Amino acid sequence: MCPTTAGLSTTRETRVAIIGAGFSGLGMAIRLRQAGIDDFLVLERAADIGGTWRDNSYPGCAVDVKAHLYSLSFAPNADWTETYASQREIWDYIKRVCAEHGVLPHVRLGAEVRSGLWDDAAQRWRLETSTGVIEAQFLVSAIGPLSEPALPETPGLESFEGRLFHSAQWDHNHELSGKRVGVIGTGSSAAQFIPKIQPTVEKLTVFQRTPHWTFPRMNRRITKLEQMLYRRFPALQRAVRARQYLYHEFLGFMVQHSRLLEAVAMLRLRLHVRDPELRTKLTPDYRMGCKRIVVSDDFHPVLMQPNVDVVTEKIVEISPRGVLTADGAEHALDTLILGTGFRAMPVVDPLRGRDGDTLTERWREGRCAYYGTTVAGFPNYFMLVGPNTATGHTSVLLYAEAQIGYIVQALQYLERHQKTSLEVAESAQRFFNDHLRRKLKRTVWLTGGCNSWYLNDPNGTSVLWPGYTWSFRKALRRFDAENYVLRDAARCVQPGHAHSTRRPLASQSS
Ligand code: N01
Repeated sequence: MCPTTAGLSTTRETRVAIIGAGFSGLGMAIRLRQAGIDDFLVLERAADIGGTWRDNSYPGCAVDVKAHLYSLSFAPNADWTETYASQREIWDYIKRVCAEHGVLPHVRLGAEVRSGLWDDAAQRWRLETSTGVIEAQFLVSAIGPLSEPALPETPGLESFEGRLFHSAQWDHNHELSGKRVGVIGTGSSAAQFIPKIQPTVEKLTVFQRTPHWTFPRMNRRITKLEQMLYRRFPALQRAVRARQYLYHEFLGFMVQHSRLLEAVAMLRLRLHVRDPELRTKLTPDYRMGCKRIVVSDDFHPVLMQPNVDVVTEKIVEISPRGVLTADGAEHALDTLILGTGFRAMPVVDPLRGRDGDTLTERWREGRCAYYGTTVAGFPNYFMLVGPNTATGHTSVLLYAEAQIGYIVQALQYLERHQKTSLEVAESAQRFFNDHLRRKLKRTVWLTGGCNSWYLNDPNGTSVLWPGYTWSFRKALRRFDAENYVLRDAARCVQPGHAHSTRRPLASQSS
């Protein structure tokens, strides 16, 4: 059965409303079904499911985490065809898994959540959506940490008379062959599409503000024999996944505690880029891992091609004909592609909690949540990949799945204890965040001397989890009701004792 696009013109009641039909929102939906909870809706503003893997369709788009790890743990895919799966393959995987687990009939496409309000008397969320009002006991925000394209605030952007688009909104109808194409940005997205478009364009001008560290990709095809073995011996595939898990954790350790990978990257740069002037332009002056590492074998070699120019002069203006840089040069272009990344960690706004505050108002001094999952003042509200749960070294699904398991347990706990709402205690949230901030201060993201979307937090800390995945997963393995205020429609039930300090971050490895 397919997701539907209509039928929400009047108030609709549901037990759980999930905002976003990307990887994590759909993973939440599947887990709810598996737990026997069928009364839920997945609200998706777009016309299809898939989140980032629907939107990012630029040439060469692929995951930069090994595919067996970048899968839902309960839905292994023996059919991955490459070590690093392509966007198309991941999108197909998401659709197939959702169909197999029967969540598509719960998905409402074209349903954008415009605002939400917690009604404390009714103990429910009331959501205004583009297709009507929805009342839900629980609200799960799964809107994705990188779902809002960031456009540069460069003067004159709108005046450009050629074709202009963001990498996440690729114009597949626009022919690039024979064109003078400019690309702003050299992050993970640009590093993937630049090698794909370079052979067809007449001239490629790459505007680089900061050079990125790169790491070998060594992608290869997965053979039919391997796929067959994975199908026949699922334990083998689990072993491969475990190896990939350890590999990525090892990378996480290395970037925080060693400079060995920097030496490897410099050696590769020397081998790939023979031109010393270009090599100087491409040499980072900050610690590796401070920004997201570009996992690529072809990005630097392509920049050596005769039709490519790497411009490091500051962009001062976009003119109708091209890009003006600080040295006074005008770079004439037919097409300008923005590989300028995303506004990290957007929030559903306005979403008003128990006291009528929005999250933006609450977080003016910085985002503050409990394990990136719950927020004081926002009863029965959960986030997937919320503040401080992004990752720079491994699969974000590991974090999302830990949160999903925790949320399912929370719902089951409330039902068992006949309560209607839960809200993390302010003191527990404060305690958690104090430790978190102390740990973050020591990470390469804050000490490494760079700026990136990792730091997109008003209080100057990072949006990433400052530790290994296992410390996060261990912390969320059990729903800790003692750190929550539980209520029923009639009265508030304080936790039996003061909030627990059973998970001091200081004791977790980082
Ligand atoms: O974005 P980015 P992305 N003028 O923010 C530059 C994930 N991802 O779309 O470094 C000039 O990394 C900016 O310069 P600087 C992955 O997590 C995953 O490439 O800020 N330049 C930078 O070079 C990744 O981290 C996969 O100085 C401007 C670039 O634009 C995240 O998505 C694949 C500018 C932005 O780089 C985002 O990657 C691809 C300006 N005004 C991406 N504004 C997977 O495989 C920005 N820049 C899962």
